[in-house]
Amino acid sequence: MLKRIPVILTVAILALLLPTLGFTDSYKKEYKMSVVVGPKLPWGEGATHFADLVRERTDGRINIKVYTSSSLMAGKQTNEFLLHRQGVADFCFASTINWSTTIKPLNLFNLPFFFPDYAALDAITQGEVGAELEGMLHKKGVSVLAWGENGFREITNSKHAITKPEDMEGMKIRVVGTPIFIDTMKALGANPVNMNWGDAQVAFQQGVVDGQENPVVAIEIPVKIWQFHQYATIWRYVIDPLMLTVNNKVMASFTPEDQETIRQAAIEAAEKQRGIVRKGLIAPDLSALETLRSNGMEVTELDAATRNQFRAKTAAVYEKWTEVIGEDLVVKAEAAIKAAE
Ligand code: X2X
Repeated sequence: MLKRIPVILTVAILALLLPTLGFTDSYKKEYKMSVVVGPKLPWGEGATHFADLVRERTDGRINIKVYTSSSLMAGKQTNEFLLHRQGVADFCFASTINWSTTIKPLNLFNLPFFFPDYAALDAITQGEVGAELEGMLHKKGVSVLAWGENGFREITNSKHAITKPEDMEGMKIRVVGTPIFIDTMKALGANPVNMNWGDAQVAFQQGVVDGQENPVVAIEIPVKIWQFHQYATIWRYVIDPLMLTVNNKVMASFTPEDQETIRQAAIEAAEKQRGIVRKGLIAPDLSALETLRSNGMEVTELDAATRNQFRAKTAAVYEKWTEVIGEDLVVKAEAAIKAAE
């Protein structure tokens, strides 16, 4: 019996030491993931799903904590990319909008009335243009693991139905602090006010603004936008993809097996999240619009001809921002979208 004690002790000491001798030595106790919105929205849930998959599949060696509601950047959502690059956030599930102030080519997705449908979006994110954007981000220190989705951004307001461009005249609309949105709203005759998402929700409540634009399933239904706004117009003026990303230095610190696990988890989580936010928005299943209606909203769906009137009114914005984005990239995207028709 006495002889066995040293054996047991040796085994116990070895067991304690083993993790510190192995590769996990360089792993952090906690990795931080940034998300702009709250945990209960599909966007926040997608991030949590990713973190859970990674934790399970690495037996807890990679522990990602999701910081929702812009908490890693004190509310200032357009700072997210810089903080990610610096390593304040190891991972992000981020909107292209919030990064487009820093990474100008991401304004491709903000071009007014450019993306007609989901096929067009998929042709970009899953095609050559998406790969080019991923390459640009990689050079700046960040890798895109998968594309998720916030969705097509649809306008809601408390004043009157928007059925034609003139209906936008003088309307006070909350937008993200991204210059192209200010240009687009001004071109439509509206009065844009930029605000972070956290402040925006208070502003809707207090009626400080007349309207806002956000995706129906991903944001408007979960925040019950009908509490503040009676009118919605489905105009698909801007698409808002999400990118599930990792800081390059952080990714390089993982073993190749763990990198692969992370990649796979990102693809699965993003695909699931995309499915959730598209549900009810593609004919014949337009149940998401029914949800708005059954909560008392008047929903206007623009036909192609009317949408073209809005597009014509914002043509100068398209032209100005094509230069900022890079004409080559916009021409490539135009061709890919045409091919996807
Ligand atoms: O601020 C917004 O409107 C939101 C939540 O959709 C984004 O982060 C782009």
